[in-house]
Amino acid sequence: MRAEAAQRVALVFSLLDANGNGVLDAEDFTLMGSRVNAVATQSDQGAKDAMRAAFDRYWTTLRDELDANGDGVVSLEEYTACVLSPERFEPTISQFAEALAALGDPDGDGLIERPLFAALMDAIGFQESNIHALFDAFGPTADDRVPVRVWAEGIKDYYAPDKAGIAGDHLVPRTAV
Ligand SMILES: [Ca+2]
Ligand SMILES: [Ca+2]
Repeated sequence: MRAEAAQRVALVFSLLDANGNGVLDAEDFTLMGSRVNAVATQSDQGAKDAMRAAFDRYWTTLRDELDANGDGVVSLEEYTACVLSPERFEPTISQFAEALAALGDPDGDGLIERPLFAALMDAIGFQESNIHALFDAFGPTADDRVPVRVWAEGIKDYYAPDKAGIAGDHLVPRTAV
């Protein structure tokens, strides 16, 4: 695994541990789903339910695939294995990426505006400066929008073990590199 991929995974692990107990557990994904849906004020219930379902599946996939010691929670060491066998997680990550991108495009025009992008990423826990660096890396249009397709693909790239120099690397704080 590339160092960049390891750093991306360690960062997202720390954010996903929403209840801060040092491991991933079911409550983390319930909390995170509520936080993300709370800022998606323009989205309909269907889109929010889809986001909830994606977070639920994210957790059950991690539990079923990665809880190597069978203690019912997923440690950082266990979680890191998700990037080592990406094919086992691709459908889950895809569903998550599509649900999150859909929340970013409530009017369905295929574009996400910077303020909503920033609100959703802030709800997940990324740092503001990194959020804007990522949005800039996606190459926004003159009216400061990014195609939701580009974002969805960026989310999938984020979990790729062999990728470096990708837009998602902007989310990793410089001090951690
Ligand atoms: Ca936790
Ligand atoms: Ca475990």
